[in-house]
Amino acid sequence: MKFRLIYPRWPKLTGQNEFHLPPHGPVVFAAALPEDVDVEFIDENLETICFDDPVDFVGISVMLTSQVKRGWQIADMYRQQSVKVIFGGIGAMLHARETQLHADSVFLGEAEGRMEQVFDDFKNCRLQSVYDFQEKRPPIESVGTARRDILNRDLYNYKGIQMPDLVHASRGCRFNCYPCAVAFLGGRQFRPRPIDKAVEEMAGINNNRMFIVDNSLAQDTQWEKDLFKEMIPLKKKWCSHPIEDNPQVLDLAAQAGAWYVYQAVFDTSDHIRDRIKRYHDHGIAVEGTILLGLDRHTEDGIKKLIDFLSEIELDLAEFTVLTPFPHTQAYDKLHKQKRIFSYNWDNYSADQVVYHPKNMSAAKLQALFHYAWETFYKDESQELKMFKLLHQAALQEKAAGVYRPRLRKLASRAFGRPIF
Ligand code: B12
Ligand code: SF4
Repeated sequence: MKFRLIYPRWPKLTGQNEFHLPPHGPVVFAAALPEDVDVEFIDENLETICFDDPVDFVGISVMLTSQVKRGWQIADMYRQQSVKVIFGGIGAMLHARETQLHADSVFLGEAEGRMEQVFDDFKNCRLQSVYDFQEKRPPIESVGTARRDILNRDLYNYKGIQMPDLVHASRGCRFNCYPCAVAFLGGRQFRPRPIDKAVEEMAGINNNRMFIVDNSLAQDTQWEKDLFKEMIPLKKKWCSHPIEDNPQVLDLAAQAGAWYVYQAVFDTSDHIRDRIKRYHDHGIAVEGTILLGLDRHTEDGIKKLIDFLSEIELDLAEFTVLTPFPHTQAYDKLHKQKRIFSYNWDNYSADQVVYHPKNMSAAKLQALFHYAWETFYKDESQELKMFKLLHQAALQEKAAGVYRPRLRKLASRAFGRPIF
C-alpha cells in the first residue's frame, strides 16, 4: 500500500536566514508504521507535491500553527479526488476540532504501537474520524529509531553544508511555562528514553552534527550525567535546548560534544549574565531565544534587553513576538481579556503581532521586533555569526579527529573565501 506522508510548508521568521532542518515528527512517526506500508515522504518546504501521482492513503504531519491552514488545503485537494487523508502531529493536536473538517481522520497523541490499528481500519474501510490517544501515552521504550531513510538527504543543507540530524532522548516536560504548549502536548511528566536506545540511535546517524530536540535537557541531573557520559565516545557535536546550570553536568555535556544551546533570555539580570557565561566557560555557544511583548515589557525595557544581548556576547539570537498559541496559558489569558485581534492561523508565525500588548501598541511591538533583528546583527551579520559557530565545531572536530575536509571546501565556497 502506498502511503504519502506530507509535511506542509511553513514560513521562516522575517529576518532569519533561510535554512531547513530535516523534519523530526514525520520520521519518528514513520518508524511506527506497519512493515507493509510503503511510505513516500514529501517536505513541501523543499519539494513540490504532484497531486496527480497515484496514492492509496495520505498522511499530513503538522508541527506549527502556521502550517495548519496549508495542511487543510492539501487535504481538501486530495479528498476532492476521493483519496482518504489522516492528520497527525503537534499542530493536529493543537487544532483538532478545526482539522476534523478537512480530514477523514485525525490522530491525537503519540503514534508508537497505534498504527497497526489505524492501518487495519483503513484497509477494512472503517477508518475512525478521531483516534484520541493523547492521554494514553505509549511506553517510552516503544519509541523506535527514526526512519531518516525516507528523507531526501541532499535537500537539507545550508549553502552546501549539511544540516544537523534531529534526534530526541526524552519526551514530556516538568515545567509549564506561560507561552508554551508542551504541558498540553506531551504531559508534565518527564519521560526519558532508555539511554542505551537513544545513544544507539545517535551512533547510527551518519552525520557528525545533531540537534537533540528534547524540550529541555535540564529535567533530571542524574539522567543528564548518564546520558552525556554515554555520548562521549560518539564524538559528535550537537545543539539542544537548555542544559542544567550545574558545573558537573556542563562539564560532561562539553565532553559529550555540546556545541551550542538555545537558551531563553528574558531579562537583563545577573542570573542570566552568569548563566550565559558558564556555558561559554565550558566552550558551549549560546543562541538566545528572545520573546518580545510580555506584559512586563516596555519599549525602553526591550531596547535595554537588546543592548544586553551584545554585552553578554550571545553567539546568535532569534527574536519572536509573543504569540498566543492555542492550549497555552498565554492564549487562555489574552483570549479571556479579549486582547487577541487575529485568529487567522497563518499569522501565527511568531513574527507577527496578533494581540494588543499591555504597554505599547501592536504596531510599536511589531516595529521593535524588526529593530531587534537589525540591531543585534548590525555589526556582524547573521551569516558571519553562523559561520563562527561552524568554525568552532570544525575546530573541535579536528581536535577529536572526526573532521570531514569536504566541509571546508563547501564552507569556503559558500562564504566566498577560505575558512578554517
Ligand atoms: C524541534 C522543535 C522545533 C524545531 C523543528 C525542527 C524540525 N525540522 O522539526 C525548530 C527549532 C525549527 C522549531 C522552531 C520553532 N518552534 Co518549535 N518545537 C520543537 C519541539 C521542541 C519538538 C518537536 C518534535 O520534533 N517533537 C518530537 C516528535 C517525535 O514528536 P511529534 O512531532 O509530536 O510526532 C509524534 C506524533 O505527533 C505523531 N505524528 C507526527 N506526525 C504524524 C503524522 C500522522 C499522519 C500521524 C497519524 C501521526 C503523526 O507521531 C510522532 C511519534 O509519536 C516542539 C515542542 C514539543 N515537544 O512538541 C516545539 C514546538 C512545536 N515549537 C513551537 C514554536 C513556538 C516554535 C517557533 C514558532 C518559535 C520558537 N523559537 O520556538 C519556531 C518556528 C519559527 C519559524 N517560523 O521559523 C511550539 C508550537 C507553536 C505552534 N502552535 O505553532 C512548540 C509546540 C513548543 C512550544 N513552545 O509550545 N521548533
Ligand atoms: S518552555 Fe521549555 S521548559 Fe518551559 S514548559 Fe515549554 S518545553 Fe518545558
